[in-house]
Amino acid sequence: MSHSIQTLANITPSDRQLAWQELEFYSFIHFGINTFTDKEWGFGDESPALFNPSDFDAMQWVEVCKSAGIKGLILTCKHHDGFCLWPSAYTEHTVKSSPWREGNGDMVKEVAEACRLGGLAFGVYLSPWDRHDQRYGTSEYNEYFKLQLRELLTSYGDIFCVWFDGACGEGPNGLKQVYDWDGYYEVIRELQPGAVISVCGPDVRWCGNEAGHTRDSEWSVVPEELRDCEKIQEASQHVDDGQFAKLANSRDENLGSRDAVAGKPVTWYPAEVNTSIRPGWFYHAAEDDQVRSLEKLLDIYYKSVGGNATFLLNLPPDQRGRIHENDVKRMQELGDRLRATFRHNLAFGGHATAIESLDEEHDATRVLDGDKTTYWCPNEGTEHAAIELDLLEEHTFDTILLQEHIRSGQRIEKLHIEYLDGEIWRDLYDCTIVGYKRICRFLPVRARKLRLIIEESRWCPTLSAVEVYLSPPDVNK
Ligand code: FUL
Repeated sequence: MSHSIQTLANITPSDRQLAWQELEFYSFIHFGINTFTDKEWGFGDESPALFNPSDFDAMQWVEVCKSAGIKGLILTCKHHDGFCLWPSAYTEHTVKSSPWREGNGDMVKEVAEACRLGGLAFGVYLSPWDRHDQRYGTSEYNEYFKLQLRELLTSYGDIFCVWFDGACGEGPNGLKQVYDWDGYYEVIRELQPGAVISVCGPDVRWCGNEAGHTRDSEWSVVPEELRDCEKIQEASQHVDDGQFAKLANSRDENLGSRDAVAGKPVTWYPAEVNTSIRPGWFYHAAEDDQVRSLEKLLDIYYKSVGGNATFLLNLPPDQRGRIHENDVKRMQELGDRLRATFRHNLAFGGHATAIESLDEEHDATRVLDGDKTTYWCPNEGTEHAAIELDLLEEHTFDTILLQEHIRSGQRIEKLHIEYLDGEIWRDLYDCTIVGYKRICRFLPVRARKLRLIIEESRWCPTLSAVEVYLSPPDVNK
């Protein structure tokens, strides 16, 4: 099967995928029994008596997130050790068997409420792999898992994401659970139709690493088979049927080029970059001095959010149930830096012109109107196009933010930016894809006029925003 360019160009996100993409930057919170045993993966035999945060404050988590400009939070309601942060009716291995709040606490509730109060979207991580529950390895486990999903999706308000981890360390001689993925998805669609299902799910693609790396060309339109990648990968640890190696892999560098998708059914399956602010996912006092630097976090932010992916940054609260001071400080610095950079759009009030526009509704001024739903588009089928920007006076800048109108699809394949220096157009920046958002960063230049040349596109390109910024002087590029 070979795709016409027009077909590829017109694959679009669902409403839930679009709402998720617009969150851009959200946090992961790994908290549970491991926090108290200093482990990354619990064995499932830990006593709930160990769980006793001394100074838990969900609002502190929310405030720390907000200080960095984060817009959502995903909580590990149950990690691989099987311990539940809410008083599930279907197991005793929960907070109700712990000394915390004398067994009357519900951490999921407190976190969900704090998110609601603070204006953050709330999401749940529920580990399919469970090292505690006796039903694991039988079909009964699937029923248990679905009942737990029902609890989480009916008691805590709107959920923006259900995050399914593909990890399983059972090994070839361990328990083998045949997960009822379709059954899980049905429960989620029924109870929270607005929630995306991430990683082992159809809506959000794992970027393929936990280091914070984003591809230069992070396509949202990729082979459909990638949707099964993480769950097949998990299964392939037990049975290698020889098929797995032939399929596209979430770790492959080239997932979405015309060549990579040729002959394969394709779908909208955008990437999420997940990584931790420290080496571990859970809190370890020994890592207090290994909080990632501001420069590194900025780099990951610019490459993920500014590279057509989202950024899921893990913050592990400590045994008090609070985010450690070192992480708090770093998050504030990150937020301050991002706010200072994006405070003043130098293109605002400027002029934009294009040699070619589809019609008046899609003329070049649409990229400057501050409205993401309007966009510039050349004539149908035009695959090379250019737009010129006049800032009306000279400005120094080092950052250009671009957005495609992804409701129409993802189309730009190659882009070149130039600035006018006297009479000469000079090269400024080259990139491949744009997608939801591309943030271009370069050494500061001073100019009044800019031009964006779309050198390759799948059918006619669209642009809904072009913004120009100068980052604060001490930004380390
Ligand atoms: C992995 C898990 O094994 C880690 O513990 C962590 O939860 C990470 C986000 O996903 O697969």
